[in-house]
Amino acid sequence: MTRILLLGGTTEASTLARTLAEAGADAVFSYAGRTAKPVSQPLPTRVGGFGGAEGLAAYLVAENITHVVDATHPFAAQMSSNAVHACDAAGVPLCAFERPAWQAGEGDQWLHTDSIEEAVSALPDTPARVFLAIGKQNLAAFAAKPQHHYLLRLVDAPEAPLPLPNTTVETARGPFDAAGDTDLMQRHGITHIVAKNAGGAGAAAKLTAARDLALPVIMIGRPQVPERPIKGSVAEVMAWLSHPAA
Ligand code: 3Y8
Ligand code: NAP
Repeated sequence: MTRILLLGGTTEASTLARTLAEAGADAVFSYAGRTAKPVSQPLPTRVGGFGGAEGLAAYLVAENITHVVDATHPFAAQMSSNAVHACDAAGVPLCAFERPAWQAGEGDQWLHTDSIEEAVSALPDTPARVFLAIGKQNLAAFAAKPQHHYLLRLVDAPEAPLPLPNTTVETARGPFDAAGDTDLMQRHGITHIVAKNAGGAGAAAKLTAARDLALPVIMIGRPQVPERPIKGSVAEVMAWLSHPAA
């Protein structure tokens, strides 16, 4: 009897959840609980960590999960790594549902970096106005360059004081559109954008806006995650669910 755990938190996960619900699949949607009011899903939903790879392995056994689809974000490296180890330990088939990384195109001024720290060093020393569109978890690293004015886009208003002295906070939940992001950047006189190479459509608007405004983008490459089968579409995931060995 197929019972699926869908590790969510992205546009791809929400799309797959709708298909699974329409197909009447026995599936559970899982959020980490990072945001105050996550978008509701058409599947039974659990919120919160599992307690590491061991906790996830125990969950898989206790809940008789027969398949895991990791549709988390490419930067959710800890979750993805835990899923590989837990599924190995529990003998449960795993696939990732992942969107391809963005590639720079005509007119893009991207500077590729491999980590948040490298992105900080890539910023100039002379004061600039930086759109930090990377969420809230990695802001502390930018305190190394307090001279800049940072425009922060966060899902929820920050509870604790921010680690940066000069900031403007915009609370918004994506997906975003290019016209809105162009207007946002012009209103704030943005000179540099920092982005994670998330891929997908939900966060791409700022890249289109940067190109239109001829602004440089410091692009942070994806962290390493352990090998696992990667599917690129809902159809491929659905086919895998009926033949995981394929
Ligand atoms: C809690 C669930 C859906 C999913 C929508 C996608 C698109 C909109 C764009 C910018 C970039 C950023 C951030 C972003 C986007 C989608 C997707 C995506 C980027 C929600 C959600 C959860 C999260 C967690 C949140 C992180 C933060 C990252 C904001 C829901 C809305 C910057 C990633 O405040 C915090 O602690 C936020 C934390 C992890 C990255 C970070 O490190 O701060 N996502 N985002 C999920 C959970 O609890 O399991 O609240 O409804 C989901 C979405 N965010 O169903 O339509 O698929 O990527 N999310 C990045 O890409 O750089 C915003 O501002 O331009
Ligand atoms: P992470 O750093 O890889 O994970 C940290 C811990 O959070 C995990 O070890 C796990 O806790 C818990 N966790 C993460 N995703 C979970 C899920 N879907 N269900 C249950 N527990 C989860 O993850 P993150 O980068 O904080 O991302 C958290 C959520 O936000 C994910 O749903 C992700 O898809 C979404 N998201 C992240 C980004 C991003 O930029 N990182 C962007 C968009 C959306 P335990 O070890 O206790 O099990």
